[in-house]
Amino acid sequence: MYKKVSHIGVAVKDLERAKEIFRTLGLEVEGEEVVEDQKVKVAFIPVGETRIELLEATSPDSPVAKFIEKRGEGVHHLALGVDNVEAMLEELKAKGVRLVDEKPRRGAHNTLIAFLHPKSTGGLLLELCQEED
Ligand code: CMX
Repeated sequence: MYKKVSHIGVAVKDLERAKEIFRTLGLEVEGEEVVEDQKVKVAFIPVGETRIELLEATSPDSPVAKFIEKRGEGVHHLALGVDNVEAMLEELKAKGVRLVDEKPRRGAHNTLIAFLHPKSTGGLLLELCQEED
């Protein structure tokens, strides 16, 4: 089922500035990538088994742009690593959990992802994340 906390998504206005802040803290930044489907540019910061995922919007209608407009910069979502996103979605849907994505989508770094709606998870945006080999 759930394997680990895969990453913590952090919404930022300026990716370059955010990268500098984390480098100053002594962390390495890697794997910059645009995820067209989600309208974000991401960079990853590994910390042990988990990563911090910096998220900058690539368009004003990106979910990250809307989030920053409403709540400001900061923690945006928590991603849990799973073996099989599709099976988890079916299981959670059957339990009445509200899904943002009915089917898995492509995420950064060759992953399959799906979001659960914050309205059904106590206000926390949760992502299921399956790493592909
Ligand atoms: N965490 C917690 N709550 C959130 C949230 C977040 N990140 N984003 C939105 N919400 C809340 C809003 O505050 C709002 O709550 P209230 O009704 O109480 O005010 C509610 O969800 C609806 O928000 P909205 O601004 O009206 O936005 P939408 O309904 O259009 O979208 C959501 C909300 C979560 C479905 C949408 O942001 C989404 O699909 N998110 C998943 C996709 C995503 O974030 N992609 C970027 C990351 C990409 C990556 O990791 O690769």
